[in-house]
Amino acid sequence: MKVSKKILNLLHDQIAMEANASNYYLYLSSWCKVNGYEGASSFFQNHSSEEREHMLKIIQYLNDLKINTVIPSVSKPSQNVKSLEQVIKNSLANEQKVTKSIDKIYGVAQNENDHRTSIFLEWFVREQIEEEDLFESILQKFDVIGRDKLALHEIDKHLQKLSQK
Ligand code: OFO
Repeated sequence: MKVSKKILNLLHDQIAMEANASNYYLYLSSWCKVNGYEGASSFFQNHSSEEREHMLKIIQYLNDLKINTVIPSVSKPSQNVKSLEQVIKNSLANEQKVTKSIDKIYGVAQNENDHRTSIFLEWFVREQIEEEDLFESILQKFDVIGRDKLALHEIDKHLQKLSQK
């Protein structure tokens, strides 16, 4: 096999993590829609699709090496969101977990001199810098603009713009 058992297990865990992230952002999109945040709902709908793309990238990588993948079942997200700010905070926390996980696999690949996996993961390392920056920037808006109804409407409009990029 072209990757070690350890790397294979870690990549399978990552496939599951991306699938769960996609599922979680779908829940957030739905919560936003029902609570009147149309922009945020579109933003998270797109983000859910992006996470699925991340999952597919890993599956494709393994398949290109002629390695079968196990497609994971996804877990039911805890339905505990109460505010738009919490939606963003939870998303940032999720991305921080993903970053840790990617860093771990990257470290193992480097220790094993698995250059092809290291190079493959570089895209994810860069993506996670962008992802954390994105959610940190949105979170800052609550301190800058505020948390009253008008401020939340402005933040929702900002998310709508982001979803069109
Ligand atoms: Fe794939 O975790 Fe966000 O990006």
